[in-house]
Amino acid sequence: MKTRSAIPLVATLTWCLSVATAEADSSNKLRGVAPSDLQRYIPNEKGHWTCLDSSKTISFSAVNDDYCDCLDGSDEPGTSACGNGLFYCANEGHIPTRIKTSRVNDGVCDPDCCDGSDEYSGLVECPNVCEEVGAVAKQERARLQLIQQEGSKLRKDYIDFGKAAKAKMVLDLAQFHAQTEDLERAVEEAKKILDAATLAQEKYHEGSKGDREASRREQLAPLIQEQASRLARAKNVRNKLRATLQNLKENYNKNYHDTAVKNTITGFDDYITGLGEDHESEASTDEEQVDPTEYSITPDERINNLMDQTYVIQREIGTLYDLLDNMSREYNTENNDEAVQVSVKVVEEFSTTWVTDRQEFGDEAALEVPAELTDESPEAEKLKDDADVAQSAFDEASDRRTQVQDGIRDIENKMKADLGKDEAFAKLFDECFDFKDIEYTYSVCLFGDANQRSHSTTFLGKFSHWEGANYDVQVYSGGTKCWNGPDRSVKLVMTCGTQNEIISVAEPAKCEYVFRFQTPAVCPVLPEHENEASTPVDTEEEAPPKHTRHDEL
Ligand code: MAN
Repeated sequence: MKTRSAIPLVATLTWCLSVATAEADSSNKLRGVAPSDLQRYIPNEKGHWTCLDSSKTISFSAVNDDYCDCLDGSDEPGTSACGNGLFYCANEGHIPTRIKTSRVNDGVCDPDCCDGSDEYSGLVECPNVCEEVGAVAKQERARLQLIQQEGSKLRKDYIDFGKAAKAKMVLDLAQFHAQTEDLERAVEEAKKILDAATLAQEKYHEGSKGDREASRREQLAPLIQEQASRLARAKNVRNKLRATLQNLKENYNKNYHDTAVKNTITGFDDYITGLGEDHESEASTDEEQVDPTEYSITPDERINNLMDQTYVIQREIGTLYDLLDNMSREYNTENNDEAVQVSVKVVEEFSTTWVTDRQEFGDEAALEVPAELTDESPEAEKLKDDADVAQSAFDEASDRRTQVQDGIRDIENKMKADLGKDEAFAKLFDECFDFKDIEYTYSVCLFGDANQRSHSTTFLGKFSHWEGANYDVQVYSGGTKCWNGPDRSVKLVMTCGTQNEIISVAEPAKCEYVFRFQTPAVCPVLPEHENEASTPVDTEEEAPPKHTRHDEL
């Protein structure tokens, strides 16, 4: 900053001369002064001039003399001597502006001074580009104006939609409530009919139980017979193995101390202990006879019992055989222990038949039990038809009641939501929008949830409240907790636009996201659209492109 300490005496020369000079030399003396400020740059009769902040009175000739006199820099509006003053650029053809005087003659063509008047020292040549800049600005203004116009109309539609939707919701809700009682009654009636039909069917079945059991018994008799013989065969095999081991245990030669033999006997003892006290005697190998007059258990219980028993015995055979087989592989052949040799022979005999036996007791054991034959008598058929019809009527009545209950809940939810001034956001309720950036796809369902997706989805928050009183910033909070940071949250900042879309997403602080969203819902309604009849409102269907309703997701 260039300053002087005293007002030179020359400045006291006649003020008339100063005025004349000021006029003639206005391009220099009054350079940087806005036309509206010109009357503040007139010297007094003594040729003196007072700084605009009244801090000092100086000779008028010291104005714009490239020395800073005034604290506010008002004596140097056209030079950079003070730096803190303001330089006026006329910018003809565009919008006049003021820039800091520190930017005057700094060798940089200031974009705000499109006429280049800030650079007059010759240090740099700044062409006057105001016409071009003005034209672009004009275009931009026209574009914005168009958006405002179009947005205003759309907002008006949104408001009308909101009002109509609200009126419809009130109506629907009343209708739903009116239907509730009838529907409850219909469900009750249908339930009574269904219960009666079910009971009649049950009674009939109870009555025909004897017949059905008899035919079932007849149906299962050959299977029971087959399973009984399998069981008997299995018992035979099991008993033979058991007897072999019992004989080994009683007669083996203890003097040989053969570990393989001892292990097998210990295994057999464990097996016997595992059976418990009242295990079947070896004698009970008779094939089970099917007694057609046996009514104590049902034929299904009978065959299931036989199958279960066969299964248990199969496992016993497995255990016993393995004990003998292990011994026959590892016993000391030099001992010539007769009891051991007898056992080994049994194993060898078994080995030749084992595969077939195993097949028989294993894979084939699972006989297929056919489903019970259905009663196809005309009476049974009719009762079944009646029950089916009653069931469908009951399901239908219940579904209708559920639909109405859901409808009531839905409307009550929507009615609870703060849809902004004039219900302008009714149209956007639960509408979803996506925005893809390099790493993630962000999404928000208005008044619902916000998410961040890549290979997985991160919950960014649920609609919580409007911020401020303008209904143009929504807050979504309570998202997934950030590692070493807060719970994730989103601010949805809205500006006027003719389409609904997220135009940018930023994360200015860790896990705190800002979605910029354009929507007609925040465009001001221009007076000319205020009372205009809007385009017909369809409160049902609304699906502009680029977004989805939440329930479509
Ligand atoms: C994820 C994303 C990011 C977030 C980090 C924080 O990578 O949700 O947006 O900044 O977690 O750890």
